[in-house]
Amino acid sequence: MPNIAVVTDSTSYLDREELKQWNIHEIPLNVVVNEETMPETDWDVATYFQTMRHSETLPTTSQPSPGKMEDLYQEIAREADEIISIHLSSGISGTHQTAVAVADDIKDTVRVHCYDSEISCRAQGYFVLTAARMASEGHDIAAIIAELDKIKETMRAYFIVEDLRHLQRGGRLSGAQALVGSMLRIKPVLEFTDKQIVPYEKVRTSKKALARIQSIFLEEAAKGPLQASVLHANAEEAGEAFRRQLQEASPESRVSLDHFGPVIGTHLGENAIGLTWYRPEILSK
Ligand code: MYR
Repeated sequence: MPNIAVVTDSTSYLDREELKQWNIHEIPLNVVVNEETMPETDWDVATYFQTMRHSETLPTTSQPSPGKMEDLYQEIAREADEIISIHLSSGISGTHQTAVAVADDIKDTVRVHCYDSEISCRAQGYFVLTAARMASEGHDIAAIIAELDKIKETMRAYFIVEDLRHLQRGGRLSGAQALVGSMLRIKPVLEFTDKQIVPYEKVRTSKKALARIQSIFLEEAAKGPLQASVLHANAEEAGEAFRRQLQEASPESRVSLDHFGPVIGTHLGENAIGLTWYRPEILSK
């Protein structure tokens, strides 16, 4: 049975128990606040958003350094035969490309398979948890990657932000020409597609935008139960209210509440709300 280790970056925002239970290794991305660079995992999430609110210059983010990645892979290589390293979308961060370059540099020591989740947050977490479960059951890399590719086929993510300027400033909003001129007056529904964030539909209020996201979700849930996650950027109450509403509207699906941490929160801004899902073959309880 191959001994396969699973690595992800901090933007899957798995909690400590999940990382420990499934023996998942995590490499943090960084936030740069007032010129100080810190791993996002060193921040308490609520404190981070509070600091961001009061910071004179807006924080920025950075990917893990190649050196830190190599150190982690080398350390894991002492015990594992192979590594699967699952990262946030290559369309929004250079993390995956860095992992690919490092993997090539150390290919004589250990085989590292880098997997572009093409998404982030809990959606990325679904890939990571699936890989970790399958590795613990003794599946080989090919079987794990085939299963992740299957999950990707039904994976979707939609979200709204309070202030589009965060995404615009960080250069992570594609196809935004359609929004120019109306930036401040509308609450567009945004979606993740082809590894990037693009406007999906122009809507005037957050309430209407969430209702639109709910209707897309219910259309999909009508084809079979979904594993879903409501994501919030320091807006737990609003997130939980939306989660409850979706769970009641689709009792056969499974809707959890998760969060956008510091790195993703820097680009979305406080109070962003998102919904991501995929359709598993069997929805485990
Ligand atoms: C870096 O500095 O390399 C990190 C850049 C992260 C950009 C994040 C853009 C927003 C992603 C939203 C994810 C929503 C997933 C459901």
